[in-house]
Amino acid sequence: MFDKILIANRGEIALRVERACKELGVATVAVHSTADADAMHVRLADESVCIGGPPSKESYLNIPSIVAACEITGADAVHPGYGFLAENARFAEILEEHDITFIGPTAEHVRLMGDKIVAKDTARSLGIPVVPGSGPVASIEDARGFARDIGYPVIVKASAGGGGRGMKLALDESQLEPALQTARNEARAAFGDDTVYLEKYLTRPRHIEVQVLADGQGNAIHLGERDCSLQRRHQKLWEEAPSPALNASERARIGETVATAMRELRYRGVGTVEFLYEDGQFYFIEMNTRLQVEHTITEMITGLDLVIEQIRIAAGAPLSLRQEDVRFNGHAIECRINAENPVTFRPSPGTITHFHPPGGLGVRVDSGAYAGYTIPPYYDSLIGKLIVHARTRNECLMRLKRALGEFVVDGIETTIPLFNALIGEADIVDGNYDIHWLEKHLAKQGKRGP
Ligand code: MV4
Repeated sequence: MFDKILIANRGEIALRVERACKELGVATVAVHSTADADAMHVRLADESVCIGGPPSKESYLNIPSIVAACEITGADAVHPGYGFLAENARFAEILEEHDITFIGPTAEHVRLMGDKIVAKDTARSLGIPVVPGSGPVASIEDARGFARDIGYPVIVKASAGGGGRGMKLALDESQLEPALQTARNEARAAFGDDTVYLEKYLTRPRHIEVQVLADGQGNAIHLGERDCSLQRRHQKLWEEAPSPALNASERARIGETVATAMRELRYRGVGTVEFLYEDGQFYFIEMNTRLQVEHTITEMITGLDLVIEQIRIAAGAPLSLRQEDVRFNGHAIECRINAENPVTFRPSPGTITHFHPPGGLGVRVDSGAYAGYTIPPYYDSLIGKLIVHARTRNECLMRLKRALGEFVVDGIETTIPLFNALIGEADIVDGNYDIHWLEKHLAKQGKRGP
C-alpha cells in the first residue's frame, strides 16, 4: 500500500478521496490554488501545498507544479479525482516517469478511450453494441455516402470531443454540409484536431452508463448501471441507480457484456461505459476512464467504496470480489447541489452564511461547503451532492423530499429548489424521462413565467 497520496483536485471530490485514504491508513497531501487556501479539502488533509494562482491552468492543471508537490512531500501516488487531469494520458506517463503511481488506468487505455472513433472501434471489436456510424469523414462527398447508408437524421461528432462538445445534427442532406463545417471548425478550435465522424441520431434515448471495476490482471466486474438522463446542456443534475427503465435481465446482460469486454482489454481501475438506450437497445457512445461525480449512487446500492477499490488496485491488489459477490441493494438518487440560480442556472458564487446539511437514515452529503465559506468564481459550480438510499424507488423519492426539506444553504443561490419541484412531477415519480425531458420541462416553466 502507498504511504502518502497526493490528491490533484479540489472541492467535494478531494474530500471524498481523503476519506478513503484515512480509512486505508494512508497519509494525504492536498494541493490548492491561492483561491482555495480556506477550502475544506485543504483543512482536512494531513499536509497541503499551494501550487499556483486561481485559474486552473496555473494550478489544478499545472503538471510541473503537481509533480514538484509530490517530490517535496514524498507522495508515492496521485489520485486525480474527476475533471482536471483525470483523463490526461500524458499526466499519467509523466508521473510514472517520476516513479509516482497514477491512481487510474494505464496511459494507453486513457489515450485509447480519449479518441472517440478508436474507442468505438475497440468497443465494437470487444462485442459491445455501438451506434451505427462512420469512421473519420474525409470530405463532404464521403459524408453524404455515409449518411445515405446510415439514414437521416445523423449527428456529426468530433473524435477528440466527448461529453457533448463539438456535436452537430443534420436532419436531412441539405443540413449535412453546414453541420460538417461547423463541427469541424469547433473541433479544430476546441481540441486542435478537426477529425469528425457520423452517427445515426437517436431521437429520444435515455443515457445509461455501466460502472466497471477491473484489476489489470484479467479480472473485471460490473456494478450495475446509472441513469443519467436528467441533464441540462450536458450537465447532469439528477442521477439514479438502478435505472427505472431496465429489468434485472437487461441489467445482467449489458453488465456481463461490458465486464467481459473489460476483461479482454485487461482494463485496470474504475471505468464507466456510456450508452444511449432506446427501444430496448443499448448503443455504446463513449467510455470514461475516471471516477465519476455520480459514483456515489453505485456505492450506495452495492455497499462498496469505489475510491478504496481504486487505490487498492493501483497498489497492485487483485479484485477483492467476484461478480457473484456483488449484491444490488435498493435504490439511490443523487442530486447535484450547484451554486447556481435554479431557473437561469447563472453561477452564484459568494459567501455561504448558513449551511445545514440533512442527515438521518439513508442520507449522504458529499460537500466541502461550510458556513462562512466563500465559493470562488474560478471553478465549476458543484458545491455538494445529496445522495439518498432506500429499499425501493418510492421510498427513495420520499426520503429525498424529506432530505431536501432539511437542507439549508443561505447566502447564495442553489439548485435545491429545482429538485423540490422535480419530485412533484408525475414523469419523475414514474421514472418516465429521456435525455430531453429536463430541458423541455424547463422551457415549459420558462413560458409560464417566474
Ligand atoms: C448522441 C445523441 C443522439 N444520437 N448520439 C451528447 C453527449 C455525448 N456523450 C453524446 N451525446 C449524444 N450523442 C447519437 N448517435 C444524443 C446525445 C445527447 C445526449 C447524450 C447523453 C446525455 C445527454 C444528451 C443530451 C443531448 C444530446
